[in-house]
Amino acid sequence: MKFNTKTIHGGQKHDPAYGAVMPPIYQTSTYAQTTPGGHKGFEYSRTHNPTRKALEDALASIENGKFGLAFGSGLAAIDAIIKLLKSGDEVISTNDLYGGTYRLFTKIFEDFGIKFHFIGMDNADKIANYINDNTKLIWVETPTNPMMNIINIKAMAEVSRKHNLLLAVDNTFATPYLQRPLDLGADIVMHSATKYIGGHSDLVMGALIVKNEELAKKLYFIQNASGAVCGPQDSFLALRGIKTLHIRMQRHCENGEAIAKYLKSHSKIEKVYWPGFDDHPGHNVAKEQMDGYGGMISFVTKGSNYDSAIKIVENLKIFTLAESLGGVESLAGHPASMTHASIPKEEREKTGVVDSLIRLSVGIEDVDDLIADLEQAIG
Ligand code: P1T
Repeated sequence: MKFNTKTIHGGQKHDPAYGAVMPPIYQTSTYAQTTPGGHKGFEYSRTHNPTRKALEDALASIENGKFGLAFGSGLAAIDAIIKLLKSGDEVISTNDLYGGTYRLFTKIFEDFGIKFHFIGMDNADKIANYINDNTKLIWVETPTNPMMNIINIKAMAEVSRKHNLLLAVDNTFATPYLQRPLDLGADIVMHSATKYIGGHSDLVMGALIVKNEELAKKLYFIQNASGAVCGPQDSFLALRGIKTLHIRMQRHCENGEAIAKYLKSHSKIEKVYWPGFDDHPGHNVAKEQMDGYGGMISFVTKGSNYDSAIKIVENLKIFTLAESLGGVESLAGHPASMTHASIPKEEREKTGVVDSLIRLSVGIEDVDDLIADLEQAIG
């Protein structure tokens, strides 16, 4: 089945009770049993819920995995991955990543004795210098948030296989429409399903997809034992979102490209970060491992500083100034004071997250209106 068919049918079946084409929202915490253990496969909704199961099967299908797991947020999904580890273990992570992921790693899990090495991942050979007997996991986000760096998933998979490590890839920015990390050798794909998977800025959710059954069992155990699951209503919405992922992504990519090119040609713009440009340092890898370049763009205007960047995002009228990304509506953000404020200034500036950086999540509106909005805001 091809991707555009999978979004609508992959892993999905009509509801067995009445043949409902969309799975009903099974708004129930528990399930009647005829005798202890005598149930129809569902006993308690932290463990299993039919609506969540329908979503999890669809997620597994679109990522070319075998097992899907849905969580109450993207961070809850990441939390479950790190709980595969124990005190003394080490993780090698990209140094350019969502601020909340950095905060979870450094402010929660470091206190539990897990060590994180944050490094630039432009070259897989660098990783070897950080691998020792305690290393267990490589954490990759690509394209990275918010600098749009590209990490070579295949090369990372080779390193992780060679050293018997797990490779987890945060596929939030690309989505499986553009990039399928399991096919490239990753062990775990993670999503903030809050973003493009849901697609309508109306839910908060995380997802994990794996192929390996033993790994899936461990993650299901953590999902149930820690309990950070999503509810049936949100599962229904995310499943509905998946049905249009391919057409939304197609438009996000078209609009993203037009806006990236508009910004690059603008006399007041200093730098535009978008992997579709030939001169983007990760362009060749992106071309190889992605089917398009997406709708996320970061940029800096000439001679700008904190205040002038804030003024631009405040001036926007169609782009909404807000955290998050990946919805049908265009959003603008100021990473230094919003999504990446939890990373110390000297750390975030090392990766380019300067006070003058603006991030756009380009939506699926008419691109002429979006460009006119940027034009009036940049001045
Ligand atoms: O917000 P939550 O669903 O918990 O997902 C966290 C997360 C994980 N990974 C990436 C790449 C992300 O972008 C996020 C959340 N990001 C934002 C809220 C943001 O505006 O960047």
